Amino acid sequence: MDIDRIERRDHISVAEFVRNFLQPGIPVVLGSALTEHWQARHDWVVDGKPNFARICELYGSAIVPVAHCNTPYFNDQKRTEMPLCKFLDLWQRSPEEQLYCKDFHFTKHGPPDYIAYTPLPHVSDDWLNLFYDLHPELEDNYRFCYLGGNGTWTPFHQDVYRSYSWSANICGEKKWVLVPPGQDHLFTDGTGQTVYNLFDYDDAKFPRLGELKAIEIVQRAGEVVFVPSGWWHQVRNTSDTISINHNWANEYNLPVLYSHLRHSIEAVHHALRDIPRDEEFASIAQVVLRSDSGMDYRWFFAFVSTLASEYISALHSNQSIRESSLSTFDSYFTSPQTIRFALSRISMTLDLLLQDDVSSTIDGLVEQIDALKARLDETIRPEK
Ligand SMILES: O=C(O)CCC(=O)C(=O)O
Ligand SMILES: [Fe+2]
Repeated sequence: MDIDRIERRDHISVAEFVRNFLQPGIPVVLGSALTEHWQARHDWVVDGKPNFARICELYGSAIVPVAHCNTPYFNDQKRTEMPLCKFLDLWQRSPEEQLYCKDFHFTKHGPPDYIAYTPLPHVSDDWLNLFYDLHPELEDNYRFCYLGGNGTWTPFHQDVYRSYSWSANICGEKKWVLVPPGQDHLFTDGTGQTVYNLFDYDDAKFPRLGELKAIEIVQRAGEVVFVPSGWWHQVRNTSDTISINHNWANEYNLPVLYSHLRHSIEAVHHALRDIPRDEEFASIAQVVLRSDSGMDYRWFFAFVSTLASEYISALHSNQSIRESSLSTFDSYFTSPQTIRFALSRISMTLDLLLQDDVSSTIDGLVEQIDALKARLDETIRPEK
């Protein structure tokens, strides 16, 4: 593998982050000074190690997903569930078992007024988590905590919905390998299967993997890694490590999310090629799409439509953005110029949805897209 390293940035404005990293899709490590004030960095850590007793006190009764890093399961690892306190106990007593608590929705647990962290302003333009905050009935979000000992790891993957991720180390150290896009042919075998572990694979199946160009990051305590949309990556904890991460999406990667939706429905159609194309087919395909990729066309439209409505009402109401649901976004993202850009990206995505032959197979969807597009175009029409 041809490994490159990337820069660390201790001081970087939001505008520079957007211009040089978010928009072009380039990874970066943001310095630990930016997370210095987080409660989690003090409260969850003692002498640079996890403060097991405190974490157990805060979140111990939560039932958490646990990956068994020594046991592959399809292209992931076997997973079980257990109370967090039990996991913390096993981690300390049997580190060789390589148990790794992943995707723990920790913000749903813990004392109600306890604020462990606040996302950096650079990554505050987070439509995915705002969408779930505005739809509490869906009882979901993409805010996670990962906890695991030395050697625990995450196999080679791309993130859900092709979202971005940011990941902040609370304590410990991670080694990341990030793969710039356009190299899928080097890590995909003849059956379409992608490699599970970049450091232990069958040469006969992946004869060209050695040609891969990749970026290695050593992420230390407090540092935040930005993973651009669609980049494949593999991660290993090289000491006892706790991290907080979000999957997120916004105006800059919305087209990537849509194109993933389209590719995924095409894959579903291919998988269902022997099923008759009768009146049931479209809804069966959407159910399969939802279970394979976590989203379907209605979900995607609800996501886009929720954000569009929030922007439109923030623009039209007399209250300031600071009092609206967009108040958690840094002011860079709520400037009139950025809002206009966000709305034009949504409008463009609605056009793609209207041109997509799948949309018309879903009851009432085209009418809803048309109505939203009319509201949006009315809002962004240049003033005379
Ligand atoms: O920290 C890990 O083990 C994996 C993190 C990851 O894949 C991500 O943040 O996207
Ligand atoms: Fe990831």
